[in-house]
Amino acid sequence: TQAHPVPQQIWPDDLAARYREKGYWRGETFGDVLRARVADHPDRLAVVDDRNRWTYADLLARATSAAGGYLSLGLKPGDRVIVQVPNIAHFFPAVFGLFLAGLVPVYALPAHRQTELIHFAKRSGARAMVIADRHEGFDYRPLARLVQAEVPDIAHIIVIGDAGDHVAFDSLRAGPALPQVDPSAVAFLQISGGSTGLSKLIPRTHDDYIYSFRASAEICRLTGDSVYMAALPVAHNFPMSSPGVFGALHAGARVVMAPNPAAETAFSLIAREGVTITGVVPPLALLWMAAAPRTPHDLSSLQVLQVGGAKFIPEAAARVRPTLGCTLQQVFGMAEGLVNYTRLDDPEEIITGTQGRPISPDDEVLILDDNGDPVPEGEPGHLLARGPYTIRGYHNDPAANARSFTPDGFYRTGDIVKRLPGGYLVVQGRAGDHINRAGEKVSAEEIEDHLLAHPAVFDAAVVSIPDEFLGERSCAFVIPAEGTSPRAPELKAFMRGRGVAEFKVPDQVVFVPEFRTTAVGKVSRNVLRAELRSRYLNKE
Ligand code: J2J
Repeated sequence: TQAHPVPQQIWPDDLAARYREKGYWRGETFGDVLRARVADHPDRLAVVDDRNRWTYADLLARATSAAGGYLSLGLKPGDRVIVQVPNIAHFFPAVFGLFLAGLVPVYALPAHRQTELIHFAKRSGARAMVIADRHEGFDYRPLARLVQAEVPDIAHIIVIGDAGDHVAFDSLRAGPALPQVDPSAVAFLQISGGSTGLSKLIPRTHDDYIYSFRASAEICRLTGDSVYMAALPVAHNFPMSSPGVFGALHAGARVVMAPNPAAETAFSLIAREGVTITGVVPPLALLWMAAAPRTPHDLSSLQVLQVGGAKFIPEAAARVRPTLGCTLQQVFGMAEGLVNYTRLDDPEEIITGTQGRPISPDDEVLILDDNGDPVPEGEPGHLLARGPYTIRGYHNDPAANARSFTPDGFYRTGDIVKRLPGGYLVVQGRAGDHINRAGEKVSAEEIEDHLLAHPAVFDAAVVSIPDEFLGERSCAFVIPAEGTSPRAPELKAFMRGRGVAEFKVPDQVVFVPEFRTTAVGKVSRNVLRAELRSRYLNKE
């Protein structure tokens, strides 16, 4: 129907033909990948968490039961299913079950709350949710219930663990025959970092995504002996696919699910499971480096620490090998596609001083000035990308597509980068107005809209402020409504009450009587934010 279009992702015929010809797109589905690994080595361990140790064969058996169970509930191939599952082994049978049934996961983060989930559900036309009962002290069942009350199209809530009166994941049993799944179809919807307003939905096909993690696994030299630990929430594109858990499974490696990324948790798992590679955001890398000298755990199995999601400064990058005894790999990627890696054998100055180069020889990268003309080599400019695993458009969002894609299909990343010889990129900053808070992208506009809903807020502008630990933190400049004198804790509590992810609550609130601005006429919010930001930084 018009309201709920089936997600699609369409490349022009000539490019699609080239990507197939070059062997990037191999006509494989997620289900094919899992079945192939099971055929190769059914008894090898695939996934480990605190409670479960499953072989590849176990994983396929569980996924097959789940797939049949989903379809027996009445879900139809092509239906969207919100998946809000933390880092537990069950993530895999849950999502491989969806893939085998031709259902389309919509990945939510464990941090998302009803406001975000309702948006994802409505925008995707979701018909079910898969959740865990509780994780790290939070009960996801009442949250799912709230979402369902708002979006009645959600016919089923499927719960891993104690299901109460919902459907128990473990009760799903093989039923109807599984459908033929088209490898060029959209396999899932990923959530965008949200540069303007609400998060957009990113349609990724089997063909394109499998290429991205297969090639990533090669770049990271994963083999059947590798052990990949998911430290960041697995719904993030980075731990999911760069090479992430899927790249690890593609390589026949073992995946270890860390329930949280704290140094103690991560280090004990590295020692216990012999983890060889994992990925973190810069603030976590700093915490791990600080904790490493005093840890009782043996970290010697760790060969590669990937750092990405936000800029890792060269001084910190240079300390990775001395403190953790492993190779650093910088990763500059985006859920929309393009991913860059420093290569494991790159010279030290490339590894510490750049954010890597693209995965594919067919990644097309443009670096343009404000007029859309290419900048001279080595000069900073706007990064645009097109290629065999970069999307051509968001799901069900013509306005965002008009803004974010050029007529010839390049994605405007919003990042300002410069290119060094060899194609290595150095991230210089960003054109858009989001806050990259420890790798979580938060849209300024989205926070402003929440604040404006408070009766004591006349106007609000949210900006990013450099933060020694987080990289950036959010600062809300607020003009109180006449006759009111709101306080910061009240506004923060108000935002929490609106049911948003905690990382969106402003770190800091500054009350100002007015927005003095030199911008005239229809005041551009971007100009306003830039002025407030520099005023704050200059402590005027
Ligand atoms: C500076 N900025 C970076 C880096 C991402 C791998 C790794 C990360 C992501 C990710 C991902 C950066 N230095 N090393 O999806 O597969 C900022 C840029 C980029 C935005 C994308 C992956 N690595 N960034 O972070 O979709 O601004 O993906 O455009 O969450 O993060 O955010 P996201």
